[in-house]
Amino acid sequence: MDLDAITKCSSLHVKPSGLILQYGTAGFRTKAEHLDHVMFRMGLLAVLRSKQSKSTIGVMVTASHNPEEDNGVKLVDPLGDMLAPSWEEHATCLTNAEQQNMLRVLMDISEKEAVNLQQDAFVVIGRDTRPSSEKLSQSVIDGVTALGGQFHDYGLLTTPQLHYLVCCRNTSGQYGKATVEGYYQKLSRAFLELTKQASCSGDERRSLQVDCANGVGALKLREMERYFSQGLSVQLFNDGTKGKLNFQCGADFVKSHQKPPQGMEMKCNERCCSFDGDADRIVYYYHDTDGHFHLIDGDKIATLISSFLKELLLEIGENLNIGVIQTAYANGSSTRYLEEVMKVPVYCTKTGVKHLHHKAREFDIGVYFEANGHGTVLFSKAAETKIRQLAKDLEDNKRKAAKMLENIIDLINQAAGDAISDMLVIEAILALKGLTIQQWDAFYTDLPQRQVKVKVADRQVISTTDAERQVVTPPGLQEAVNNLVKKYRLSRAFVRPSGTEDIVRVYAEADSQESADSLAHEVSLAVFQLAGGIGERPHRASEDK
Ligand code: NG1
Ligand code: ZN
Repeated sequence: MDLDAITKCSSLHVKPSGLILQYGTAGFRTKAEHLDHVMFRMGLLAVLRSKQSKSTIGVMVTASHNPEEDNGVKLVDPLGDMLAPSWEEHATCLTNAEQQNMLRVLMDISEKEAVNLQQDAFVVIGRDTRPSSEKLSQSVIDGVTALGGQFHDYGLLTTPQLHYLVCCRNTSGQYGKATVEGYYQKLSRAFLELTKQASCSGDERRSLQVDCANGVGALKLREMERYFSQGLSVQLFNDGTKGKLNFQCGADFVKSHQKPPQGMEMKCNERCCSFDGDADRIVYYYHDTDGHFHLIDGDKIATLISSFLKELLLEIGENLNIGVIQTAYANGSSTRYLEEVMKVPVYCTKTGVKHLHHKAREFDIGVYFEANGHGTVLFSKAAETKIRQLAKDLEDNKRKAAKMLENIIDLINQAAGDAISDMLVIEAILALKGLTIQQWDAFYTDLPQRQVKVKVADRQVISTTDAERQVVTPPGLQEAVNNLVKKYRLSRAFVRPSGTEDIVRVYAEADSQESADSLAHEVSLAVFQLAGGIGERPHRASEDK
């Protein structure tokens, strides 16, 4: 390791003294102007991780659904999954080390993890369309080269594409070809194979309106369109040519405001969907004939996918177990429907896809989605091998079902939640089952819900248990929540500190929107009083907020 070279390079990426950041559920995220040193250091860390794991490591520069002025960075581990927890801690230590201590902290990590510094290192880099992203990814590259690592800069990518590429590179191409074109080909082939079995696919080509949040999803969907256009025509809105990234549009906006994005013309009963800024989340929606807006969120996506998979498993007669993983934000109606009507076991984990992903691994087929539309399906290696074998061995309808499962395995991005891949899975299922968006929506009716944010001096005073559904500290808060919940019918509420913003989140659901709004308001007042609220007392959320 050429210490002088590292010191020299790092002096070009100086940390503002006193700045403390945390590697949270989505990596580091803050205003773009504070991130230069973080990027450089994550380039260094990616090299250490690559040497230690003897694998390619990914670095993605994005702040997802957050405002255009923000940015962020996260590392992608060898199998395309999220960084291991011990390395998240290293990332935080390295980022927060004052300039003069940086090298020592780097050496400490290297020693602690028994990194062989002679080992080669390879890092792949992707970025979203934010104005700051190009320069920041250059700082990542500076970090990689300062430690003697090799790299490939893929430039503009969706986050899930980078996860896919890392997975391909580390499985010697078994997962797919490690190029963006390879991604388009693999997914499109599986999609077309699936949809050609749909009865009405012949003359009537399906069409879908897509709000791309003015993000990288627009560029990539445009590139990909021609590969699958035989089976689906997509009309792109908010494609980045005019509007601002994530502003009044995108999956997060639509989900949290429960209204359509700006910049999209919606005709009644037409299927529409929104991606977020880095295209790892998706939600669907439509306007009914009365002009009412209907949101179809991650919970309903999980329901559609898991019911389809369960039917196929029944058809082939194989006893593979299937589980659905949600978080506390899942609408109560979805959990009830999955458990009582579909008879699928449901599990609740803490917020953050890494928790869901981890739990989903315990099943032959694990379907996980956050209500906000981030999710995917995991197939165990054994289940995958079995399904591929059955697709060869079985006959007639059973073989057809096994082949469909095989194509779903190829279409779904198992490395990470992926808006493009999820969109194609959903479109294929709707086509195969001949379902309209209204019929899908009618699986169950969401309970009215409200989410609000509360500002407190220190959100860490709130600690939780039971997959974040119960507050442990501060004392008295959970009792207060329990008493408020008792006042409403079909009600539920919980409180947790956000992992990505400096706020506390309150969730409430009840039998009417009015009740959900009141409950959310009352709980937020309890948080404000008992957990050190700052600034103005929380206001009651209005219908359109
Ligand atoms: P926090 O800020 O910890 O609630 C949010 C989302 C998560 C996840 C992460 C990462 C909600 C309520 N929370 O986490 O689901 O997506 O951001 O982006 O949607
Ligand atoms: Zn995202």
